[in-house]
Amino acid sequence: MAQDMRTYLADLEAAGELVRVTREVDPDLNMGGLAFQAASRLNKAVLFENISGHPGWKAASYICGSRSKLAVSLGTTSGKFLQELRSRLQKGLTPIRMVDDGPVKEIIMKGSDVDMTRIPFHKMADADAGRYSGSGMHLVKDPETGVRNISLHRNQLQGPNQLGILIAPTRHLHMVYQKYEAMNKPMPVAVVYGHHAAYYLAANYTASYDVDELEVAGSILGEPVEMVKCETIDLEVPAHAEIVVEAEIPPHKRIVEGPFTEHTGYSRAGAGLNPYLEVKCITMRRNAVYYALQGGRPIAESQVLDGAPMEMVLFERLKDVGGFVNLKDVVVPPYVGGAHLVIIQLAPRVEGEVNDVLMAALSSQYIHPRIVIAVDEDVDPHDPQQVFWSLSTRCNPATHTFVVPETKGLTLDASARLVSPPGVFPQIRLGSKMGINACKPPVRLAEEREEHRISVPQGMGEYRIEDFVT
Ligand SMILES: Cc1cc2nc3c(=O)[nH]c(=O)nc-3n(C[C@H](O)[C@H](O)[C@H](O)COP(=O)(O)O)c2cc1C
Ligand SMILES: [Mn+2]
Repeated sequence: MAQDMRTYLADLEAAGELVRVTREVDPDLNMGGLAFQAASRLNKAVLFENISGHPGWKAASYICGSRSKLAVSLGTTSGKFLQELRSRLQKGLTPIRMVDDGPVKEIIMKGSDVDMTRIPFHKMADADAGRYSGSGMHLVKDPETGVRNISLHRNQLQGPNQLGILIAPTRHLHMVYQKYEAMNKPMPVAVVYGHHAAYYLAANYTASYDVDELEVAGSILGEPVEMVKCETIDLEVPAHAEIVVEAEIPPHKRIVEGPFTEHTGYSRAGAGLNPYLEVKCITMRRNAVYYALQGGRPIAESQVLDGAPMEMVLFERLKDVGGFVNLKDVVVPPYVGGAHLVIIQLAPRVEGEVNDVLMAALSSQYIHPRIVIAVDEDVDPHDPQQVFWSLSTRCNPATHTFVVPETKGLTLDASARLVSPPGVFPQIRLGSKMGINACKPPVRLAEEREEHRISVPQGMGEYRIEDFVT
C-alpha cells in the first residue's frame, strides 16, 4: 500500500505523537497559536477536525515537528533516525512509476471553480500579512534536461487563484525560474500540500541539481513514488498527495509579498516585490487533510525539516576532510532558529585539523550555517550547557576562532547586509562566517590534552546519594 499523509498520521497517532482537536478553531485567530502550544507544551502533532469557515476540512500541524516524529515516518527511533535515513539514501535512487489515476484526482476544480480560499491556509504569527502556507512542495522541471526538483516555499494567499511565493536566490527553483525568464515563458509548477514525511525530507534534501528529487523521495519511502499527469500543465505529480495545485509563475512579474514570520523569528527579511503563482487547477482527495505547517521560532517545523538532511549531508562531507576525521556527531540544534549555527563533535588528531573541518562545514551545499562550533568527544553537542562550558573553558578567542568576511548570505538572514535594492527580487545579502574551536588540544599532544581532562567528583559512580540519605 502506498504510504501517504494518512498512513503517516495513523502511525503518529499509534505512537502517541498526535492529539486531535474537535473544538472549533479559526485560521485567522488561533490555529497557529494552538498548533504551537501543542508542539511546545505537549510535544505533540495536532489534527484540527473542526475549522471555522471550512466545513468538512481537517488540518494537521507539527507532523514533522520533532526528530521523534520524523523517526516514526521511517519506522525507527530518534537515536537511529539519521543512520536509517543515510542507509535508505545509500541504496541509490528509486525511479518513479507512472500510473493512470490516483486518489489526488478524486476532486478536480478548473477555471472559475478554482478557489484557493477554500483551503484552510492560516495566519501563523501576529506580524504576518495574512494567511500563508508553509507546506507546499513546489515541483518543477528543468526546461532543458527535464530533471524534476521539489522544494518547500512559503505561499501567501493573495486571492482565489493567486499565491505569493518567496524563492531565495541560489535555490534550484530559482535556477529553473531564471531559465524560464530568459525564454520569457511562464514556469509551470505543481504544488503538493500534504503527503508522507518522506516527501518532505526529500524536498529539504539538497541533492545535486541533476538529481530528480522524486527519486530521492522513493528511496526515503522505500517504494517507488507513483505519479499521475497534471490536468492543465505538462508535469507529473504524486498520485497519493492530499492536494495538488497546478499553476504557472509568469516571467518578470512581481507583486508585494509578506511580511511573514520565518524560522529566525523575524518577518521582514525576504518580504517585498516577489514572483507569484497563477493557479490553473486544484486536484485533491475527498476529505482532504491540509498540512498546516507552522512557521516561526523557537520550534519551527522548518528547522527540524531542514536540520535532519543537513546533519546527514554535513556528516558525510566532514568525515572525509583531509582523508579522515575522527568525527562523532553533527548537530543542527532545533532551538537556534534558521540552522545558522551548527555544532560538530570530533576528537582532533593533529594541530590544524579542526580549522579544516570548520571550513568544510561553513562551505557545503548549504548556505545556512554561518557559525560553526567544534566540541570534543567528551562534550555532548546536544546539550547547550555543555557546549557553553566548552566554549568558556577551551576556546581562546585570539587563537581558536576565525572569521571569513563577505560570504554569500541567506535572504532571510536579517543580520547579513542587503546588497540588492530593498524589497526587490531576488534579495541578495552579503554575510560572513565564523569558525570556533572549542576542542581540547589534539590527540598527538597527549600531555596538553590530559590537562583538559574533565575531573569527576570523588566517589561518583561508586556511591549513590540515595543510599546515604536517611
Ligand atoms: C517549512 C519550510 C519552508 C521553507 N520556505 C522556503 C521559502 O519560502 N523560500 C525558499 O527559498 N526556501 C524555503 N525553504 C527552504 C528550501 O525548501 C530548502 O532549502 C530546499 O532544500 C531547497 O531545495 P533545493 O536544494 O532543491 O533548492 C523552506 C524550508 C522549509 C522546511
Ligand atoms: Mn534540488
